[in-house]
Amino acid sequence: MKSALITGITGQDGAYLANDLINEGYKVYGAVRRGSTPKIGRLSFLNIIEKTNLVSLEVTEFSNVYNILTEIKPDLVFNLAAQSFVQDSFKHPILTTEINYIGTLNLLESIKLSGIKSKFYQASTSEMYGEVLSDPQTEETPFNPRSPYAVSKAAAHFLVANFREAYGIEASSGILFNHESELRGREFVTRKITSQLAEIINGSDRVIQLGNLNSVRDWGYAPDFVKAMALIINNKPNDYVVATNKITSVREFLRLSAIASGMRPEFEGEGLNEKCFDKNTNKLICEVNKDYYRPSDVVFLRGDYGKIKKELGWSPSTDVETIIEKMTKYDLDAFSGKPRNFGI
Ligand code: NAP
Ligand code: G4F
Repeated sequence: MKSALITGITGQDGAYLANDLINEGYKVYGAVRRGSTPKIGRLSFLNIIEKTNLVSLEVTEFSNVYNILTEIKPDLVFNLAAQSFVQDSFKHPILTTEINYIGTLNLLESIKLSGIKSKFYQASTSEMYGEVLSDPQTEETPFNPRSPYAVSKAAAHFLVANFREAYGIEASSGILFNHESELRGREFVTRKITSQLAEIINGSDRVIQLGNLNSVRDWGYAPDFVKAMALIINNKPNDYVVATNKITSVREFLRLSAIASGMRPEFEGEGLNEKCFDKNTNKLICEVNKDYYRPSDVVFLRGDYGKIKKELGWSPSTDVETIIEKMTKYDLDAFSGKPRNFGI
């Protein structure tokens, strides 16, 4: 039986990827770091807790990483563990760098030193393009990172390429553009919008506080994107952009989500004074709050997935409107008292 170790299995992507690999017959090991309570909500939701082999792993601790890898000797290692929230990386740049860069180095160095033959997948990111130097972004577009998160990921990305070239390690990176789902963390803007709209629909007086509404992203669906990870690791080591090539602003995501929630959204004002009202109730539902602006932001991303389509046959299958429908339905159900979703 083939085996895979997923770091970051408790996160959005880790859970979906574990589900796919289990269905494909892999023995899946999931790296979990200690917390005061286990963060297994997503694995429980997908009903795969009993089918995963959880191991205690803190990626910043070399001996822990080395011992786990040499004990399990997985055929595949997916490195998804990260401090993944860009805004937080401005407050915690050292922690972000240790997890995202040193964590990756610990895994690669352990594979190199132990001589195990694991194939390696690195969760690289479109944030590395930062203030973009060409549009759409491809595997050839130079990086121009705009946050400690993006810098740490760019450094890890180059490390993966270096271990591939220098030591022949079968290591690949997927440069994934933003991907969302019902299991997305609530601090990211898409889930913040759909979950807080659901609270409002269910009677809360909350007014959603957002930052830059003009920011534009290329949003895909996480269950589609984890399929690309599995394709990448199982083919010749290389780097691939994974994206949809379609763009939507934060403002438009809010407008479409409000409509999907049954509201009639209308925007008034500009800049920091911009507000969104539900014309069905005349309630203020969203206002701009400068606390959610970043010291430096990435305001535009659009990926070209031509290489992975041509070489590995992957294309996105879910458009942003469908993603919004799915997330909205999930959050409306969760807040309307239907059986609760494991705290996700
Ligand atoms: P996520 O939901 O934030 O999950 C991150 C995972 O990393 C969690 O399981 C977390 O564990 C784990 N982790 C954090 N620090 C760790 C440490 N020190 N040791 C061990 N595990 C640790 O992220 P995601 O959205 O699934 O993204 C997966 C990966 O893809 C990340 O590397 C992210 O940077 C990258 N990425 C994501 C996107 C996207 O749009 N989602 C796009 C491009 C790249 P806890 O549950 O204990 O916190
Ligand atoms: O949803 P976000 O926090 O995602 P961001 O920063 O693009 O990062 C996500 O995608 C990356 C791939 O490109 C991943 F590597 C990373 O791990 C993560 O998954 O913010 C999206 C945009 C930003 O421009 C932000 O400034 O939305 C803008 N925004 C406006 N108001 C907001 C808010 N973002 C958040 N989180 N919260 C707001 O209130």
